[in-house]
Amino acid sequence: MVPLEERFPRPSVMGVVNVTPDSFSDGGVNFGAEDAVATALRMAEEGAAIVDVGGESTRPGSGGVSPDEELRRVEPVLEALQGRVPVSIDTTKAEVARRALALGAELVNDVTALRGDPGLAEVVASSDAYLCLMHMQGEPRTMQQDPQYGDVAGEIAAFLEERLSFAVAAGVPEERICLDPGFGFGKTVEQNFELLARLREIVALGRPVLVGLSRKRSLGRILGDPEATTGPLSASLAAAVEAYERGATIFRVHDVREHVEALTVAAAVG
Ligand code: 7PJ
Repeated sequence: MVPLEERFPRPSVMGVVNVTPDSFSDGGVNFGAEDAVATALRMAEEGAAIVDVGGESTRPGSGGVSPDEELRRVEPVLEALQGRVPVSIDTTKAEVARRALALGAELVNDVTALRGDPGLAEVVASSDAYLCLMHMQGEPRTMQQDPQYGDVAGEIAAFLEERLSFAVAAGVPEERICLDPGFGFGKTVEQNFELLARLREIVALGRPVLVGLSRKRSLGRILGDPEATTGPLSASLAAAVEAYERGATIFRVHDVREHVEALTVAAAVG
């Protein structure tokens, strides 16, 4: 069993492949399986360590899809990528994860941190998959309606520590788990930036930290557009380097080549 920190050395880039009609920042671009496969192959060539394939949008305001619809979207993509590109499955559903792992996925990216589907922990525990546990306050449909924290970094660290214990108690070895503070998931612009500034408090939990900052709306909003629903590449790269500097390991991004280049420079500085 290769520990996650050896399989994904710092920094590793995870390319985002959404197979959804309504995703956060590339909605529709990869909705066809062929386009998604081509995107994933290109991302691997550009230096992605893994691609995160998702069939359900979790952008602010979105509702859910059925397991059947989610599988209909992702299965052909997973089949085509099997044995060619390392794959992560972005799902909250046990049934989707089980099928994805059977089709060669090696990581389960669960934005509910095992709070969504009661069967998911067992699916991961009975496989040899890696697992990402992400923080979210509320649920996608309503999470941006006035999120509240006393101490944003402290509360998120405590949450992730509890979910890590839960996953380990459910039989997922700690060395297979990474943690994600969930930028943009029930957080204001100010809360997201405080969390990024204090990312070391999440890293201090002792597990590799995955960050998803790429194209997030807080980046567009800090640049002066109060209605922004996405952020530019330039801002995404700056945010990734700031996260790297504070100890982040895996970077979930849409623009793989540019992030690999920026993070190579950041890593050379040390
Ligand atoms: C994240 C994610 C993130 C993890 C999304 C988008 C919004 N999974 N899924 N972390 N964001 N682990 O693609 O920008 O930040 S959906």
